[in-house]
Amino acid sequence: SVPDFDNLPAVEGHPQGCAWGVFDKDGKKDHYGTLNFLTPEIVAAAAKEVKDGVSISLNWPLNGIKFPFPHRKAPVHKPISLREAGMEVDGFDDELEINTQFSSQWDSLCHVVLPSGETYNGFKPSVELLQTTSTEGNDLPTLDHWHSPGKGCLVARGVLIDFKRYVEETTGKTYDSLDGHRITVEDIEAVAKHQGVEIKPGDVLIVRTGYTEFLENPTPEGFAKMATMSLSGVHGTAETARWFWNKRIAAVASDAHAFEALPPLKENGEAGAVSDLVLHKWFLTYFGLPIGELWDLKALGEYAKQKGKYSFLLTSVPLNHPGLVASPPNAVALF
Ligand code: UVW
Repeated sequence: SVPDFDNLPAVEGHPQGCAWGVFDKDGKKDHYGTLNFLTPEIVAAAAKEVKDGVSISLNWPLNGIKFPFPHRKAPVHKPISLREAGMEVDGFDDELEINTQFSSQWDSLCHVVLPSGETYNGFKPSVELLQTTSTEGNDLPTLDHWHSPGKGCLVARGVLIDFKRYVEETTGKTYDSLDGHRITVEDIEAVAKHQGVEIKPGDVLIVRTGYTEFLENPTPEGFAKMATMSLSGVHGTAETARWFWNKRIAAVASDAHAFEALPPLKENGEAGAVSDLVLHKWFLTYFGLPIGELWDLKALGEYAKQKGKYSFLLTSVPLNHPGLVASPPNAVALF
C-alpha cells in the first residue's frame, strides 16, 4: 500500500505529494508510476466487468483533425505497390509517418519535464537519450516499457465520467467543449453518483467532454472559439491532483485536447501558458500517472447510457518502439 498524498515522503526541492521513489523496488528506479496499482487482483477483478461480449474501440482516426494544427504535423500515409518496390509478388505494403500527439494518444511520463529537465522519478530525458535502439538499454520511463516481460501493457477497470451527457441531461442545455469550462472533482463525484458508478482503486478514469465530436464537424463559430484555446477539461489544481492520487487512479484519459482545461491557471489564478499545465506536472511528472488525450468516447458514451453501466474492462497496447514518448493507445472497452 502507498501513502496518501499528505503522507508521501518528502522529496527535496519538490512539493508535498511528489511520489518519486514510492514504487522503487530492490534499489531500482521505477518506470511505471501509477500503473503499479494494477496488481493481478485488480486486473482479475476488472475482467469480471465483461458480461455482454461487446467491445468498443476508443481510438479516434490518426487523421481525425482535418485542418493544419500548430506545431504538430498530420499523418502521412503512403501505400506502396510491392511489385513497384521490386518484389516478385502483387500486393501492397504501406508506410505511415505520424506525430504520436496528433490524435488519440497516451502521454508517457517523459512528455513534459520540469525546468530542471527532470521528469518522473528524477529521470532526465533528452532527444539523444530518447533516440535509443532498445528498451532494455533505455532507463527512461517511456511507453515501450509497458511491453517489458511481466507487464502486458495496460489492462484495467475503466470508468467513464460522461460529463457532456450529465450536463445535458440535468440542465437541458448543450454542453460546449469549447467554452473553457473547468470540471472539478466535485463534478466528477456528482456524475459518478448520477451514473451509479463507484470509482475504485486501480481504475482508469475517462472523462467525456465532446471535443473530438466537435472536431469531426467543426463550425466557423467553433473554429473562432477554438482559436482562443479556451477548452473544457478537468480543473487543474493541486487539490484535483491530490484527489486523483488518494483515489489510487492508475491512469486518466479524455476526448479533450489536454485532459485538463485550457488555459491552465497559475497559482495566483491568472491564465497561464502551456508551460503552466498543472495536471501534466502533477500526473506525469510527480505521480507517474499516464494521461490519455483525444480518445474517441462517443460510442462508449452511447453504449454505457443504453446499458446504464459506466464501468468496463479497458485494454490498451501502445506501440512498441524503443524510447517512445507518446503513442496511439490502441484502446478497447469491453462490456
Ligand atoms: C502539451 O502540448 C505540452 O501537452 P498535450 O498535447 O499533451 O496536452
